[in-house]
Formats: sequence, C-alpha cells, structure tokens
Amino acid sequence: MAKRRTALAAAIAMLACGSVIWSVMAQDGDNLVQNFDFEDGDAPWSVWVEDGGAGVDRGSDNGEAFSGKNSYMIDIFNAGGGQRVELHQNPFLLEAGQQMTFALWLKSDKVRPARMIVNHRAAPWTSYGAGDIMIMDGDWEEHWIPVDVTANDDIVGIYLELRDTKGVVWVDRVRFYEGEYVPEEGFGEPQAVDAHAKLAVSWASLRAAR
Ligand SMILES: [Ca+2]
Repeated sequence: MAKRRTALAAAIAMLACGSVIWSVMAQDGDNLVQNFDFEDGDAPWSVWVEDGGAGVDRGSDNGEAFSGKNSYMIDIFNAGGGQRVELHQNPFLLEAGQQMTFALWLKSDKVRPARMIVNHRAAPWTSYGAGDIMIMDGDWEEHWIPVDVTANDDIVGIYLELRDTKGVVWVDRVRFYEGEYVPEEGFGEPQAVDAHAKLAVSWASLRAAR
C-alpha cells in the first residue's frame, strides 16, 4: 500500500494545523537515510540498470531540487526492454518488530508508474514493505509506504524501482524512520507560498467569472 501527498496538500495542512500541532506531529524517529537530501554528492546511493541496452544518466548535480540545491536525477535517455532501473541505499540494521516508514519526494517529466520496496538484500529477498505508486508530471509529491520488519536483519535496503521507459525522474528528501508516516517539520515552505499564490489566483478567477 502506497500513499502520496502533494506539496499543495502539505501547504494546506501546514496552514491549517498551525505551528504547535505541527511540532508535535514532527516528533518521530530519526531518519536513517544517509545523504537523504542529496546535498553531499551521490554517495552512498547506487543505481542498478537491469537491461544493458538501456541508457541511464544519473547524479545529484542537476539543477532541480525540492529542498536545498540538489536532488537525485535518473534520466533514462535510451529506453530498454521494459526492465528495471533502481535507486538503492543499503544496508540498514533493523530488528524484528520495528514498524518503519519509507518516504520520498518525487517529480517526473511524465506520468509514470514506479514501486517502492524495502527488503533483505540477499536471498530469500524477504520483503518488509512495498507499494506501487504513480509519479506525476507536475509539482513534487511525497510518496510513502509502511514497513513491517519481521526479522533481525543487518542488510535491509530501501529502493525505488522504475521501468526503463524514456524519461526523467528526480528524487529528494528520502526518509526511512521508525514510526508511522508524519509530515516532516520545516519542509515545503516554498511550496506553501506557491500554493497560497495559486489559491489566491483561483479565488480571483472564480470571482472574476461571476
Ligand atoms: Ca535536496
């Protein structure tokens, strides 16, 4: 099961909740992801391309960002045979019974399906959580899945699985933490400004149309 939240929804929620409730909601487990914001180069991220015939450019210095100055770009400039292109980070050390959330912000130049997965990075590839998502071609959106760790595991991995159809996907602010999904405190203010402006424009348009 995957869920998503738009920058607009985040902005509206932020405006509606107020700072007191917001700060309470943001109290949650630490983010285990290293270089989660892609502001420190490409490490320790890796991309695996299943089809050797596919052409994929990737990297964090690409001029797009949800926050900070960079995101991680996966540019599939040469389509393959419909096989997998995956962005990975591992290993994470987790214990049986931990309830985690895997969340990330995504943007694409076209609507395209993808899959979020958390699993054991060796046979039998035990899945602790997975969800199909749809990356939209507009503003950045946050997607997340719940993760149920069912074994003591020192090689847990998180990854985003794309198919090797042409197109560009950008990834930013990846979170993997213990606890249920909560919005992240402090992110999204630029979108809040944008959303407010869009709402103002929409209301102005409605009034003008009367
Ligand atoms: Ca960033």
